[in-house]
Amino acid sequence: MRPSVVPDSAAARAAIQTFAGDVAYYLTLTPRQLPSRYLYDALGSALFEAICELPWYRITRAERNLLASRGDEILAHADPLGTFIELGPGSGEKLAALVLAGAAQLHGARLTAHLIDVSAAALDLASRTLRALDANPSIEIVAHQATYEAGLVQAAARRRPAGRALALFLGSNIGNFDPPGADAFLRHIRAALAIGDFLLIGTDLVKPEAELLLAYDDPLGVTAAFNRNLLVRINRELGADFDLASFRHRAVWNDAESRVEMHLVAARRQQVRIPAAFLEVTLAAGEAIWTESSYKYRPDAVLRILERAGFQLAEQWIHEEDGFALTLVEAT
Ligand code: AVI
Repeated sequence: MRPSVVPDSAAARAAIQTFAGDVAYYLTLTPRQLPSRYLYDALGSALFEAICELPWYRITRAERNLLASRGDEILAHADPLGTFIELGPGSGEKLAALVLAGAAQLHGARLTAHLIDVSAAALDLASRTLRALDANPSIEIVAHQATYEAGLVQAAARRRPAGRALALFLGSNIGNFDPPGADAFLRHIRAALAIGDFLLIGTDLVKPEAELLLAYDDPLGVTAAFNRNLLVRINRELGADFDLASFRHRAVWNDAESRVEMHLVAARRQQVRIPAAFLEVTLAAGEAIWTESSYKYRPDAVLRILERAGFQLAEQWIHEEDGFALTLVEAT
């Protein structure tokens, strides 16, 4: 059987092959897994935006709140600022909130914002949001459609010669890296910065299990749809025959590892064919596919990983009610 959608460019074909290779590798590990980066096709990204609006998922609102209330202090630390580098800008709304809140600090500055994402659609949306900003000064926008690592190298090469750089890694995206991956990635960020530059990072904090489980298994079923859409994507792009109705979304808190895990659990024994990955798997009833880890930090643990990567604390702001931290560190 052939994949149901025939990709129309060499780049799209290469992306499908990488996807197929990853599915073949991760789905045959014990326990079975799928990398969480594949959750974000067009529908997955729209479902994630919906998750951010759910009353039970508080990361986005808490961070928006802190950016609006502390934006001027954040930008005062980074003065004189020349360059923003945002990893995964989403809709552009977070950087916009920071610029609006700190407009007084930026008055008269010449600024460039480098936006880094693999998704052209996300970059386009974020660029439009930032261009529409009615803030002084006008900011030059440079979009890098690239992995974070490659984009950091490009942004560092094109930063403004004058002023500091402020890198932004928000939305608790660091939580989707396992601890060694988080360490390595923070070192990548540090390597792209100069001494005296800053990094602002958003992290969701450890909180009571019931609250965490509501955030990742919401009563409206939006997170369940976000998780199951991964199988929709594999069916569409790799010609697979996952029966969606026989997979249940499960979120669990793993206290020892300090992470919420998302799984897709087979409700019955089933055989699945994934032609583009040259794979056929048999799932036992109750067998799970692990699709995401979302690590939760304690405030001091955030500092420790940042210090290990070559940063020192400038300031940390905590949203107590929602259990979320914004941490500003300086490259040393
Ligand atoms: C993008 N990332 C930080 C989200 C998180 O909280 O781990 C993705 C997500 N998964 C389920 N809900 C939201």
